[in-house]
Amino acid sequence: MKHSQSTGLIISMKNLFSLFLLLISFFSLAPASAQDINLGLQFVAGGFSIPLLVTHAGDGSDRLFVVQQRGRIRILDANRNLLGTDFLNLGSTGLDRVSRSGSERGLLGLAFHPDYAQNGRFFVNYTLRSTNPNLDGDTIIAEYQVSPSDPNVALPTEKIILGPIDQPESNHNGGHLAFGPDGYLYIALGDGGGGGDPYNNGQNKNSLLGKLLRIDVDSPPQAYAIPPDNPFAGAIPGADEIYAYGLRNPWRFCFDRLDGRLFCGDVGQDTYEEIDLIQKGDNLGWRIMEGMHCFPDYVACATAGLVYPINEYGRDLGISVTGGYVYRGSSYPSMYGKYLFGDFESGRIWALEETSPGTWDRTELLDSNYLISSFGEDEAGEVYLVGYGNGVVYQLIDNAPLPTRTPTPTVTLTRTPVPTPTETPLPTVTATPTSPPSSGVSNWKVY
Ligand SMILES: [Ca+2]
Ligand SMILES: [Ca+2]
Repeated sequence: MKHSQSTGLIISMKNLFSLFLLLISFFSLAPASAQDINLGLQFVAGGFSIPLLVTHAGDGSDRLFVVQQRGRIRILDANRNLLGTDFLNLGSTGLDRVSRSGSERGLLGLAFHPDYAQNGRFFVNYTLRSTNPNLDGDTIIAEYQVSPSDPNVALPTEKIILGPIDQPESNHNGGHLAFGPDGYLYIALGDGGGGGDPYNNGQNKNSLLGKLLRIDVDSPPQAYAIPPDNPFAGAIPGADEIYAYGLRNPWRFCFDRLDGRLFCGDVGQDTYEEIDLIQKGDNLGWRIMEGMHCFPDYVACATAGLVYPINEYGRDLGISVTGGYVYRGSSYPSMYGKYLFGDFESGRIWALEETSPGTWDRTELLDSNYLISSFGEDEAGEVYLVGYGNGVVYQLIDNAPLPTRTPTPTVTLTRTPVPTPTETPLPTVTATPTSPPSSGVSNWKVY
């Protein structure tokens, strides 16, 4: 539609003003960009021996539980003091259940029941130490209980939920487990190891290896039941426990506290590390694909039906992804809604954010010196990092928050520029100096 020149000018001014109002509302509503984050790692506690995980019990105690690979679970109290007594010791000085060697073997996962405050139940994922070579190194999913008389000590009685699950090689055991918002227990298992999934477990729907499993641990007297809507439940061909398949070595997954979406880091073979957003029944592609690419060692590359990662990176940035958490804490609004993850070997830490549905932008936040074995959350949703080589737990903080981008609406047509940060950085992080990776800890990923 054409207008006279004068009318056009008025409309243009109106449009300009509307555009200005739109800009105001955009900057008021838009979350901070990952570019605004000045990531710092604040020392929380040290003195751990090859720690693999930090998590919480969700019982209101505000404690952190730190899992050490060789079997000890240790407690940081609400003041972040390390307690002298182990919560549980499955290692050689305790119940002696856990593999004593193997860079990818050990006590790999810990998850507290959603009703832990009431029932005291928690679950572990470990590789078994056994004099029987057929059982040694196999995966066990087991349940333990807290002592009714001491909230900082677990009872030694073990109830095996699942396993022993045969692990043909020492590597690629996966190991994470966590309860979903549906109340079911999710368990990540690697492809059984070797290079290139020689047993083709990832695509074998009758094997539990190379899978994300989902079981119901609230169905006594059975150790567990199958959620009726599992994709291969009952008569449907395939193992009933499977929730998703085609994984290589899923290393840490999480559920977004806001919407329950499931993010998972899957360690690659030779070229690509990936982040997956997993839904029920997904085939994540391994060993047909590594990241978004056909896997060279595999003859056919039938990609139909495969679910691609939402992000990948190559050997220029790292060699072994460590999945993290979607930040839903309140201390650092700049991080809110970002999926924070890293690379075990390179120490890089990134934020992944969905800029529009299905479009993910990755921003590097920090190139740290740490071997990142895990991220973790506390009860409030603050996010932590576990330094494998130096035995330290750090909290992810924003060292110098930029001013919030919510300009006050004014009548001027000039957009107020976003102020440049002038704040003095917070006190310097007093982190323990990084010790160089000692031999034996840098071979997390076996080629
Ligand atoms: Ca079945
Ligand atoms: Ca994949």
